[in-house]
Amino acid sequence: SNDLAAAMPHNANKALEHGHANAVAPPVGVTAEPESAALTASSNTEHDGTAKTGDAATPGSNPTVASLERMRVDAHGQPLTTNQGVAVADNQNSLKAGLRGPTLLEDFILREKITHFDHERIPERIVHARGSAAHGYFEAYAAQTQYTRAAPFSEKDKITPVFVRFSTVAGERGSKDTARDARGFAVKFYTDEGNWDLVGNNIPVFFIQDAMKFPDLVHAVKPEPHHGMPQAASAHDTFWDFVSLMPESTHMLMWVMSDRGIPRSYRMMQGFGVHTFRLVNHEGQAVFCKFHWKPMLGTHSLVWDEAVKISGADPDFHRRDLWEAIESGEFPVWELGLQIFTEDQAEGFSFDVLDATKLIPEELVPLVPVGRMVLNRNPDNFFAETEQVAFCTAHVIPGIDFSNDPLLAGRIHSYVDTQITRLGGPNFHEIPINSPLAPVQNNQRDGMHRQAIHRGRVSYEPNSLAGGCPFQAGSNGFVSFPAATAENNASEDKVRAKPEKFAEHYAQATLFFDSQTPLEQQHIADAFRFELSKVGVPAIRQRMLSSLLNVSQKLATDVAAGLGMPLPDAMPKAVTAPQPPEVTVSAALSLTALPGECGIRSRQIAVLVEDGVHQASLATLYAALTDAGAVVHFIGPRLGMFTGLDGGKITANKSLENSPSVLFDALVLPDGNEAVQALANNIDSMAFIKDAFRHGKAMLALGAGQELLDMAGINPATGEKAGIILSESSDAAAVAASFIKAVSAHRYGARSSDMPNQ
Ligand code: HDD
Repeated sequence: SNDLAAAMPHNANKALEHGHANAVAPPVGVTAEPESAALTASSNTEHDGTAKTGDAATPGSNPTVASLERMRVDAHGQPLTTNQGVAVADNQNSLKAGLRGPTLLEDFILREKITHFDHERIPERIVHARGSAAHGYFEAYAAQTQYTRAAPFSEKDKITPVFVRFSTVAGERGSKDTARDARGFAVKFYTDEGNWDLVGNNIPVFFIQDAMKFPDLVHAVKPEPHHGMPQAASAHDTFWDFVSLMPESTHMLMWVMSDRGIPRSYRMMQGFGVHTFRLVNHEGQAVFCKFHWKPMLGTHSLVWDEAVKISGADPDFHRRDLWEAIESGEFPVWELGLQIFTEDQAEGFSFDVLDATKLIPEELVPLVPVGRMVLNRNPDNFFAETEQVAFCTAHVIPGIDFSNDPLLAGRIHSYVDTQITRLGGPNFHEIPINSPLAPVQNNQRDGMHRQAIHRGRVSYEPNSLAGGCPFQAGSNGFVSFPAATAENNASEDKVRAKPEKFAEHYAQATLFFDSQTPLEQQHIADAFRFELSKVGVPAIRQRMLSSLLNVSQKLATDVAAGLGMPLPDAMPKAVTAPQPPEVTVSAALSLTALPGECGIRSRQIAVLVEDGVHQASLATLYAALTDAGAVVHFIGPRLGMFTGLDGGKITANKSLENSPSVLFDALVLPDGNEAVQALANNIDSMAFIKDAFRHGKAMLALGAGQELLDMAGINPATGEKAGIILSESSDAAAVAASFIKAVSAHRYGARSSDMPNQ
């Protein structure tokens, strides 16, 4: 049918959640049978999953639901009670001495409700406060027992449940998602040998080499302490003061100023374990290893102007994107790749693998794909799961071990420590989202909020009264790799100093810059210009420019031009004749290296509508786009029903007022003279079209819709290469395939400099 009135591009899985227009508050004292009885288990996505999700999963194969089941609360059909389980007759009024009299102290129901409310908040994370998470599983491609005895890699096709939290770093809990920042990528594996947390970022290197500097770094980037500004932004004096005095941060600065700092989606970014870790096999042999997550949707970013506008239009942009994709069954997938190398190999590298400001080029040590991770279930409750989850780099399992990276050493302490304040005591491992699937048996006892009820009188070891239990596991348990003497000369004194190769700070910053496409390089220069122009103290800008001169003359010149400053002398380097780098250009470092393999799945496509729109062509297009997995939104000057050329109805589920162009990946301009005239007279639709053009979005103009481009002052080169498809007629079927191809290219970046000619 051509009738698009009912073709609501919402998530079909949520069809029953449209609310009841005639719902009323229950009368005082009445226990209403909820009207939403239709909202039974079958309408929840997690209950009708595939063989690997929800109730359909084979018991034990994906315990992400089952393990939390005992704690899940569902009030459906139940009366309201106090925390003591006493049913509450009236939830509207406090207990008063007479209708107009004082409220009574005796009202334990009111007091319990208010007291609990008063204590609902916990401290936010000191960094990574703003985050979003999902459940899923990791599936091994093959056994990796030659390298590691770690449980997730013990056999082909083995499934290990995971909970993954993505985050920004600097902003507070309620800050915008699209700030320029690194993104956290923290994975908790609930393995059958205990929990393993791989707490990484979307950037493979870090700002500093030693944990000793972490509090300084964070104090510098957080809002300035006197006035609490700016929120979720590194573009201020204290941050650039610190990093300009810390040349080791230069490499990470290049990444954060690149498009990696403003991802399109959490689902479209890489993840990295950053540090060198060890894999240890059953024979106790070890290799070094770096962990890489590669998104199957490809790596894609926003452009800065878009990121700025999204932060107003939808501050929850990334949270919403992840949530909606999973709700609608578009489960994001990452492949896990390992860079495996020996200590001997590492000795020969021009950089130190214990230095977290360095990466290992994939040309030097290629990635071995070992499995994939699928996120297939949204949390039931944000606080209970996403907020209370506690990731700790100290959480490793047999088969995974640390290297002597001094940044990692500090982290092993910091994460456990911070949870004790944040989650209120030492028993945070008992919070359901944190508790391992593997059984926990030890002699630790008591503490705030203890859940376990330990039986018997023995809480010490050795003991005879409990038959020596729980007993040491010996070689079945976690055995630290005996590395200390292998890596250090045992005769060395205690020192506060760094190994020699740590002193080289620029080679990989240059490697990164030189590996970017010209457009990516331009974006890096633009970002430095933006950030440094927000710095008030000229000496800080100048010091940063002198550091950038050690990375690239071109970059420093571009940035200096934006700041209206002459180029200073280059900053003196700590090492003047470093070992030459093995790799000087690495294709893998450009975002274009991972275009993705999923076509236009889950891409958000805006179709402008008005009365008189050529509806039949939109129906054809709607079918083609949704078949290819895209999410199509009809956007009108207002919400609600519009009447098409042939009298059919079409429903706008978004409006030009509430959903600007930056929230979508592509734009369709419809045919239909009357509709086109109305859209041409609408300032919001003109702004929509100009922004879509400026931000390099794929566009399709059908028939008279082409005039809208003219009216917006756009006279572009057209065709697949330019990402703008024009159709003389309203024959959408003829152009659907080329439009889909254009959308799958994500963005036509060159267009940002090819402004509408108005
Ligand atoms: Fe950290 C949180 C990632 C260095 C101390 N960090 C945190 C999170 C991520 C990272 C993803 C959020 C976890 C979550 O979602 O709950 N951090 C990194 C990476 C680093 C790094 C990739 C460098 C390779 N971090 C780092 C250092 C220290 C910390 C050097 C301290 C010495 N990080 C913390 C913390 C946080 C944290 C204070 C805050 C909240 C939390 O741990 O649970 O302990």
